[in-house]
Amino acid sequence: MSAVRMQTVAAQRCQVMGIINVTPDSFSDGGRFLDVEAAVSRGVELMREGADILDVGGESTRPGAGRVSESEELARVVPVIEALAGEGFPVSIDTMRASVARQAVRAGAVIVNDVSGGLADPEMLPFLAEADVTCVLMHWRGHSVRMDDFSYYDSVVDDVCAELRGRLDSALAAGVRPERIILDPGLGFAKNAAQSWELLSALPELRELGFPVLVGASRKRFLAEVATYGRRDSDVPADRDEASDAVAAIAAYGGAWGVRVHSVSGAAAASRVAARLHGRVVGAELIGARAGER
Ligand code: PMM
Repeated sequence: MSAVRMQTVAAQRCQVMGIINVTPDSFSDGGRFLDVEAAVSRGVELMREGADILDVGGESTRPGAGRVSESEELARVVPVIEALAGEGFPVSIDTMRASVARQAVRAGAVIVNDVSGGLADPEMLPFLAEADVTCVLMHWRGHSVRMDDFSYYDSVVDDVCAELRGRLDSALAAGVRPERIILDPGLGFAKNAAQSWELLSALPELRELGFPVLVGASRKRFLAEVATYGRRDSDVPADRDEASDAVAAIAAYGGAWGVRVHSVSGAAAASRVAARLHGRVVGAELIGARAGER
């Protein structure tokens, strides 16, 4: 695989994964980007705003959502991935289906983001091993239509860590190389608001699993309780963007590998501020700072 097609897990600073949901029923952008052309221009816009990776998904995973057919999912995502990868952008495919992951990688995707961590499709882990592609394994307990029934835990942090360890064991046993794996606690997936907050505060424990951690909090329902100030309507997902930026800053500073966000610019700044505070060189960006600028 060429260097361009291979997304390495090693990163100088927190990676900003911009979300492109090519679905008519996503809770956050309500199908505005269903049209391929609109999805592609959204991707270009997200890259301009500072995204490092574009996460393209064709199946909504909002609580209660039903599944889309494989052919529908493919029709939604493949042309968008082809166009964005063709522009040279690093693209990730958000799918639980091995068949979709395979076609997406063929179309140029360099990361497979499986919210089920390989549980939804028995073919997924073997495919990830065979393709030797970077993957996100998220904590998941069941499909969206029933996931709220599964939010019982003795200790949400201990249980999620243990279940992620189980996913890791399965992935490694299937032949996925450890350096290809990113873990994700799956905020909002079979977790109520209090459980999502608790997991968000447990980034150190999640990092102790020994793998890069991706945090997906953007616009999620659990943020509603802090999006009540000013003119915000906490029921409007986009009115949770500043709270999402705040989470991105905390996650980046706390050593998350990446954050998955709908609105990119705040997270892009957060990633750079955190890297600067950690004393890392932020690539050529520091060289680009203008003389005399304070
Ligand atoms: N959340 C959603 C979809 N995909 N992938 C990862 N890795 N982590 C997440 O938290 C995650 C995800 C649901 O949110 P959306 O419908 O706004 O995309």
